[in-house]
Parts: sequence; structure tokens; C-alpha cells
Amino acid sequence: MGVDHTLRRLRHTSWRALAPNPPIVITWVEIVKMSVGPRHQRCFTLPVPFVAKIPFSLLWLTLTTVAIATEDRAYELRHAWSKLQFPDCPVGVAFTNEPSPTGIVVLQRGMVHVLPADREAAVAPVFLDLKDRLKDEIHFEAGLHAVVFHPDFAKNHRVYLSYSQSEPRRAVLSEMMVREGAEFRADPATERILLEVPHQLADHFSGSLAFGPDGMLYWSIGDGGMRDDPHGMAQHPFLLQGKVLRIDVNHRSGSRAYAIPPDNPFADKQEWRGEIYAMGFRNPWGMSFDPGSGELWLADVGQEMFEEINVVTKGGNYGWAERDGPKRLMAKGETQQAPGEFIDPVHSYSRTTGEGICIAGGFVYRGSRLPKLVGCYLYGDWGYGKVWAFRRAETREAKSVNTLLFVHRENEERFNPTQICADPEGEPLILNHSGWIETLAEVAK
Ligand SMILES: [Ca+2]
Repeated sequence: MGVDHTLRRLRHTSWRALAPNPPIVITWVEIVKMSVGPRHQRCFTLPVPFVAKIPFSLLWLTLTTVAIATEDRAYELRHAWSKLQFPDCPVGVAFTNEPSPTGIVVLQRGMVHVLPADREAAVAPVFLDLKDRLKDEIHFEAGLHAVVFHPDFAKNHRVYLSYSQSEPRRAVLSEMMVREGAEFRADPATERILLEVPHQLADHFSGSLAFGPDGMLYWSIGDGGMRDDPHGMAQHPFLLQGKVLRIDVNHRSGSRAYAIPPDNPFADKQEWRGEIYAMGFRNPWGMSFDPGSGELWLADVGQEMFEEINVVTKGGNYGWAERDGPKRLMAKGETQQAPGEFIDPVHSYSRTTGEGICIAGGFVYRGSRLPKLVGCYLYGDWGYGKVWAFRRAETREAKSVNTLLFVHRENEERFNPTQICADPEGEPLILNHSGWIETLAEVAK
């Protein structure tokens, strides 16, 4: 998951502010003023010397106070399953590609449950229990990251998993079977490891999975977890970190447990890993194909400036760690870059103006229940408890529109969206860190 960075950044900032000679200069501190009214939210930027004089208690208060909105909301959250609060953080959902789809919810510490067709059901049967396998995956972003069904699941009963492992630390992609005739449950004894990617730190795993309309499996992998990607892994053509991979799970090439599609952008280049579909990502989280256009949308959690949304194209380079959102990464200074070398996000928002602190992607809404949102990319911010709809401009002359749909209020149930997904009807399922799965409803006027 992409959320650990938020907590670490706050802690680091506090300690560095308290040190007599901060090793890293703090350039701003956000103070969010709360008041009642439509223009409720203001941010102040304080210069560094002033920050250094703020007592610890006040500094902590300012750094951990997040935006509390009080303006009217056009949309509200409702529990999508009224009686199901899971005892762990939901990080993904997936549905079989059948006339009557069956859904599952993936919990970070290793359990996967069937989502009952009855939204009033009180019990969600177990689909997979990997708790024992993941017992050492205790860091905030470690654990199970995704489980998806093969597009031909009804025939081949295969599912694909993405999770972290330790000793040695790595990201794992594997295949598992649901045994025919038995209860609807994946069998760990059938697991086949497809790919393992070494990982430096226990964060920035990314780990999103999606089958494309082309039948290929896409896997996003983070940059290895270090600040500024110091070894340039996300830009390295022969490393899989900081990339979106595209593989064919129905065939094998060489001694691989999968095949490299011959139309992958670097399939025939010896100095490149043929699995790479796109590159230059930090900690991409929330990957989905727009069923309308077939485009691949992917959010990328930022370091300290920008949270971004990308539309990923074959062979595209999305900039990390040369660029941070739509700008040059500060640590890279004024070094020249070739025009067109990197693809900027279709939308980004800033941490420095109180808009949010940790993006949670996201899907393009093609449902029917929320007609004003058709064609918009729905996404959220984990830290601030926000949900937005981003409508991309259709022409060069037009402007994209980003609309805030929902903001968490202080006196409400905890709301930290970890991912925003579509159900089989294309309606939103907003995974809440608290264990609930929410959906959106228009507020009656
Ligand atoms: Ca980027």
C-alpha cells in the first residue's frame, strides 16, 4: 500500500524540526484552520526559523491536524455491505467474469473473503487463508496486495496473487487454483510462483494487479522504498522496480513461468527486461482499465510534493525519480531533460496546499446510479478522507475538471480510503481502512 509514507514523513519532519541543526531543511508546515462555512479551509506557510521555535506539542498538533471540511456535500458514504466490517484493512476487491459474478475482498494481513450477493448478509465466507504465510509481513505496507480472477476463470479456475515476503524481502506474483466441485475456496497447495522481485525496504511495494482487455496480466511494482530512488531503479531498463509489467500467463517463454508478449514495448531489446510495459513510478497504487476506452489508469503516491494520476501507455516513462508530479524533482536540481522524455500526470494535487497527502486510486465510473459522474475517474486521499471525481478534458482547448465529492468530518466514523474500485455494475466500492466497504450516494436535496 502507499500509505506508510504519510506516517513516516510526519515523524521524520517532527524529529528534524526539533534537532538543533536540522539535516534536511523544512520548507513549510501546513496549518489547517477549521471553521464553519463554504470557505472553511486555509493553509499557512511558516518559514523554517519560526518552525524551529514551536514547542513540540504544538508542532505535533500542527503536523498531525488534517483538513476537516464543513462545507455541504453533494455525495455521502454508505456501507456497501451493511453488516460487514472486516477485522483488517481491505486493499482490493475482484469479481469473476461471469453472468452472475462472484466477488472477493482482499485483506492486507492474508485473509480473502467472498463478498455475499446479499448486501445485508452478516457473514462473508473465507475464500483464502494466507495468514500463516504472511505472519512476518507486519510493516505498514507489507502483506497481501491483490488477488484477481483469470478472465477465463469459469473454465480454468485460476486466480493471481500479489504479496510481500521477507528473508529475503521481495514482492511475489503467483497463481493459485480454486478446486472444481469443492466450496468456492482457493487452495494454497496449488500455488505456482510466477515472478519474485527483490525489495529494499518494506514499503513502496505497490502490487496492484489487473487483467487488461487484451487478456494480459498487468502488475505494478514500486521503486524499492527509499527516498528519491537513490539507485535510479524506476528508470533502470533492466530492473523491474518502479514499473508496470505486462505478462502472458497462458503461455511460457524460455524457462519463465509465464510468457513475454511479443508486442511488449521492449520485448526484443537485450538491454531491457521484456516484462516492462511502462516505467518511472514511485509507489503506484490503484490500477484499473476503463471499460469504456480500454485505457489503463494508475495513481502514484508522491514523496513530499505531488500525488498524481497517470493514464499509462505502452512504453511510457512517467518520470520518477527525475520528476515529481508535473515538476522536476527538487533533489535533481536544474539538470536538463530532453523534451517529451517523460509523460506528466493527467492530474496531480499538492501536499503543500492542504489538498491531500496520500492518493488512493481509482477507476473510471461507467455505472448508472450516479449519472453526473459517468466518464469521471473516481479516486480519494487516504490521509484526508476525501473522494474526488476527475473529468479529463476531451480536447486540447477544453479544461479538465476535478470535483470534490466527499470529505470526512471530524465527528464521523473513521474514513481512510485505501482504494476505490468498481463492482460488476460499475458502481463504486470504496475500501475503508477501518474494515468497512463504502459506496457513494447522491445527497437528496
Ligand atoms: Ca510521474
